[in-house]
Amino acid sequence: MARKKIALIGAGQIGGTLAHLAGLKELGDVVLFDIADGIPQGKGLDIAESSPVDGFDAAYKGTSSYEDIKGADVVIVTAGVPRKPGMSRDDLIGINLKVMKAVGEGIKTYAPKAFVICITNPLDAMVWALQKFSGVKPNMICGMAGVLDSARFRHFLADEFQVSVKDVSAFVLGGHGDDMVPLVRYSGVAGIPLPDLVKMKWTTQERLDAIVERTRKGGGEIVNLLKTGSAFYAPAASAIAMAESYLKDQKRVLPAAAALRGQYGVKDMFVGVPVVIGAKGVERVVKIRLNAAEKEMLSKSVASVQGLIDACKAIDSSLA
Ligand code: A3D
Repeated sequence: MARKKIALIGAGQIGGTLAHLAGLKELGDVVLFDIADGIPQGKGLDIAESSPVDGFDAAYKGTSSYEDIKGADVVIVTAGVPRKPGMSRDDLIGINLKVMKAVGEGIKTYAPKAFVICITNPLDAMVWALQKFSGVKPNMICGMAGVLDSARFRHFLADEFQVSVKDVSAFVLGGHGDDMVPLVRYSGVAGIPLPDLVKMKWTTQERLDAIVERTRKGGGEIVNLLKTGSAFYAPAASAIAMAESYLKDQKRVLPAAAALRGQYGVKDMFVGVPVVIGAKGVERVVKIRLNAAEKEMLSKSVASVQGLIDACKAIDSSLA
């Protein structure tokens, strides 16, 4: 069987980590695309030179030509600029929308059938715009945020309970922003929901609330520590899990920013919801029953995504 082809648009901090992880997991051959001359070529060669040590077979190509992504099975987009301290994700919209236009045209011309995962911020608006610019079918494109947000939540919970991260499950809904919706009642340890763990005195409601708040602000915490950019190891690992589920038809249930057509009362928008990712892309949107408080949190999150989409339409009239 021929190796799969994974195109990474943007070879910065996340792009380079994606390239390394794709090799270590032998997901396929990797094309690193970037407008910064030398960076994709240098990172590709460096990772290829690590492959004899780690014992994986994958071809790496660094490029500044979209033609090289031709026929890619998966395209992961990180092109654009990340946050610096003091910036919100929404401050990136002007620059990154233009980048999405160029990337979308490249995908439309050379890889229109690929499964596309967008990571560029502000995520929910950028994946919406990328779908419009690329013309990729809505079920073949989604945004990575929920896997990362729930991984952060799981890490904090495992640390609080002093149990393995493997036994902690967590769900978050909504847009990738400070008003995301960590679903406490659907999260827990080895099947025991968090509210029960509070009753069992594993933690207190106050500590749990603080963990939820830390999860919501998890991206900013890393930005403030790094000072020169934003998180990249965990975002890359999260997108690789989504790509792997598609390439191997694993049908994992993962939170992702997916095109909604009325589910959760939302239309023509990409919002973070649980989905099944398999060989047909986003195969299903999982609809879970929300209580009144969760519904209210979700609609607040959806309203802020709508605001960003409106801003995109105001910047680029072809989106209106
Ligand atoms: P960075 O290391 O700056 O890499 C971005 C790369 O994009 C750079 O190498 C640029 O040269 C390249 N680039 C810029 N314009 C273009 C273009 N037109 N075509 C191709 N490449 C281009 O950033 P990063 O890798 O740390 O982050 C990438 C993006 O991911 C940013 O927008 C971040 O805000 C975002 N991000 C999202 C999450 C989510 O959870 C959604 C998490 C972390 C970062």
